Amino acid sequence: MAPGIIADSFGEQSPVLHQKANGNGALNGVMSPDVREDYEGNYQFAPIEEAQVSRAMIKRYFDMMYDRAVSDVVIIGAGSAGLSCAYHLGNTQPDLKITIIEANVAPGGGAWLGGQLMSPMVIRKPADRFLDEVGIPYEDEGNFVVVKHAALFTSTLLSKVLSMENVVLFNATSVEDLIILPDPVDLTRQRVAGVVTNWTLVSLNHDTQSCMDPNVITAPVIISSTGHDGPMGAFCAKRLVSTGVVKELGNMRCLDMNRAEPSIVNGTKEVVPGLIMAGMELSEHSGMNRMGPTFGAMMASGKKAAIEAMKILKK
Ligand code: 48N
Repeated sequence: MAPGIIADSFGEQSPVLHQKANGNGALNGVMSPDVREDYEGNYQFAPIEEAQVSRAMIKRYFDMMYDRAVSDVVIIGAGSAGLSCAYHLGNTQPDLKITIIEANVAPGGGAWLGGQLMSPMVIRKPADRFLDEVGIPYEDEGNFVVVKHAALFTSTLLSKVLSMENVVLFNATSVEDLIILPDPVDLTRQRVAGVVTNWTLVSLNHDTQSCMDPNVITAPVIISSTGHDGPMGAFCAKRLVSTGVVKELGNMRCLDMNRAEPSIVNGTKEVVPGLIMAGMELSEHSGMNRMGPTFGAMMASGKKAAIEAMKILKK
């Protein structure tokens, strides 16, 4: 076998790695000259060592985890309210360390579809202005607009949020408790000061395997937008009740679009010191009506949560 050629597992010959890997498997970031984008049967990828792939992920992910152990704002739930909030905060406050925690592998919450698994998404005016700001096309129906597929809204918003330098998303990660400490300003009060996290698959299996302890992320402001349904819906609203910080749940009321949407937007606020609640989680916390398959209030509630967060941080 010619020197410098490594027989790979199929016995075929593959180009040798052009630079010997240094200690940590890096090839000095220099691309091999063998790369060829040839669709006539001779497509050549740059060579790689398998450990390089692991190290490329591990280093970045755990550097991110280390850095965001202390964040400025934590947003729980990457649904339409949480993502809209992250967009406004990330856009207007580029120096803020914004960390989103999303239990699902796929962020987006209920905003991948409209209603009853149908794909078009209805947004009542004036929330269409957010679509203009993000650059999402829609059909104008007068008092409301229709995005042809909810996934167009969510994927566009997600791409904008994730491209912001100061926004980090930990998906497949759950908030499974809150950090509640004496308020440093008024020791007679308690203040939410962070979140307790675990991989979602672990959080969902605490009943099958004990002693899988969590991790923590601290922040002066927590924004909870965990929705009203799903395996962890209204998580913080329920946790605040079970820890006695809030007396009882308001419980979501029946559907009334004209009452529900303004009440969710206008009711978006700091529900306990350090924790702002947004989106449909508020309907469970404060007993607001549901609006069903119209999403304008989620976008506006997310923006209001961002405004409320800045009021707290500027104090
Ligand atoms: O989309 P959701 O569920 O929540 P919102 O408030 O962003 O949007 C609600 C909206 O989709 C509706 O429900 C519409 C308007 N319908 C109303 C109606 O009347 O039926 O997103 C919440 C996200 C989800 O992605 C969850 O996976 C996530 O929050 N989540 C969590 N992430 C981390 N830790 C948790 N404990 C947790 N709980 C939920």
